[in-house]
Amino acid sequence: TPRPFNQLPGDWRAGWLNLYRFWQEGGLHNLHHIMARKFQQFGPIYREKLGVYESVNIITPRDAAILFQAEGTLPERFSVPPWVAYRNYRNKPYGVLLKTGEAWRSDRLMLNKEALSPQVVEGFVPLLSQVGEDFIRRARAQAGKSGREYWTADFTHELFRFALESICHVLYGERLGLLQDFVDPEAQRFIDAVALMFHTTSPMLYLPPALLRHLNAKTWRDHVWAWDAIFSQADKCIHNVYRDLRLQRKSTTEYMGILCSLILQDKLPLDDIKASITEMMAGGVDTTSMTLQWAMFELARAPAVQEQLRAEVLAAKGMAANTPAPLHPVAVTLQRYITQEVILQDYCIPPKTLVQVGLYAMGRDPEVFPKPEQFIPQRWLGADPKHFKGLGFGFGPRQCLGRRIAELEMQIFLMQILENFKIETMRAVEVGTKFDLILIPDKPIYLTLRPL
Ligand code: HEM
Ligand code: 2DC
Repeated sequence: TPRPFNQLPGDWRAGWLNLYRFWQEGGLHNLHHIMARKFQQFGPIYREKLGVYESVNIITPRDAAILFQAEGTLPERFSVPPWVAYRNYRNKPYGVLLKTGEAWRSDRLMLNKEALSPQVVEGFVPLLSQVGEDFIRRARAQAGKSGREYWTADFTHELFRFALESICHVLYGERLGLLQDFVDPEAQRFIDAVALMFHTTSPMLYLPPALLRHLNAKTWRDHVWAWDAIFSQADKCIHNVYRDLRLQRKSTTEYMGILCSLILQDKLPLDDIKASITEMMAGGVDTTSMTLQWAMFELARAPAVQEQLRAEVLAAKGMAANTPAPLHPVAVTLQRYITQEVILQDYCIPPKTLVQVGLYAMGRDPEVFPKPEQFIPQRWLGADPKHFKGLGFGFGPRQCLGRRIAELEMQIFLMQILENFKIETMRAVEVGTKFDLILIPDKPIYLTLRPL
């Protein structure tokens, strides 16, 4: 018979003490390292309590498969408390990110049709290619300008702009012009606000929303400022599209973007459309740009892999970037509240427990990925190598809504870069990972783009 829940290894008795210790040992930026260490200490399953939040943590693909079988038809993940607190404080509607139950499902089904379905996704290719071409043009100009015929920089901000330009082209069917020399200060403010929103989330991650609102701490005020800026900028973009549509200023011959399709279908209330479009606009900046930065860094450090991929791209096989990276997931964990009892590692886990898949820890576990620290995209080729391993975008009906947009955006970008430039870096520099709600590089990455 399976072992009882309260025999699970781990520190789950003193939640507030644990939170204090976590904070003291720099856990704010090291959640991923602490988790990896706990799996080493306790084995493939442990129970934990931080503040008022309890969870069971797992690391093996097999256990992940069991978890996702028990997620039910209306899956729920850990809802980030400061995000909930902000919306309640400002009386803003929830989008799919934070909705639950049937309300989540009906919105999500409508949005899936516009953002994930194969028919629609095909239409994103020209939009995303255009943005990628502008990036290439800009990179060539920058290389020319330097007088050295190459472009060396920390590409963080360039990629933020590329990512916002991309997601807005898909959402609104319009270009913002962020890959020109002059950047609209309002768009730049949006980018800065999303980064600040993520950055101020992690210190408040394990405090209950009710407490957060009564806190007048700087972190909370900055967080409110950031979301205010995100919502007001998204509101402007949405309003512009709405107005152009009413005045019939939108060309109906080409694809008009996700927002227009949703408005024209008239199946979702405008407030719900707005809430989810705002989430997609904010969710489309740091995620793809950071992943691309890591991908370029790994390609720069593995010239042989880079050459092989370039050859494939030039041979128009076009599968260059289709390599879910275990090394650099954006999300440190996936989480679900299970709806039925499950057995994990021979322990009984009761319904309603929050179970987390340690995605970062799994990606660096040699049992799951031999030589995990090495960049070997070929590891994804072959017979069913992805079974509950390629989980970077989550799983099931609650998986990432932006998945197809993100995948296409990144694949197209990497193919265009490989066709046009050699990516180089100074080998000596080791770059680690920092938890800033999403996982990002812990120091600036300097890359060189050298025209081929
Ligand atoms: C949810 C990863 C890009 C919008 C998620 C989740 C993950 C994730 C792991 C949770 C899924 C789950 O619980 O199973 C990523 C990665 C990205 C990326 C790795 C890029 C490399 C984007 C983009 C958008 C976006 C471009 C904008 C459209 C969302 C939304 C949700 C979500 C709205 C919540 C969906 C729901 O709760 O129904 N993402 N994401 N993401 N993502 Fe992404
Ligand atoms: C953060 O312990 C660590 O894709 C927590 O595009 C558990 C947790 C819950 C939800 C995760 C979050 C972590 C990381 C960031 C994620 C989020 C769900 C969606 C979000 C993974 C792992 C993200 C970045 C979305 C953000 C959209 C938002 C800006 C509107």
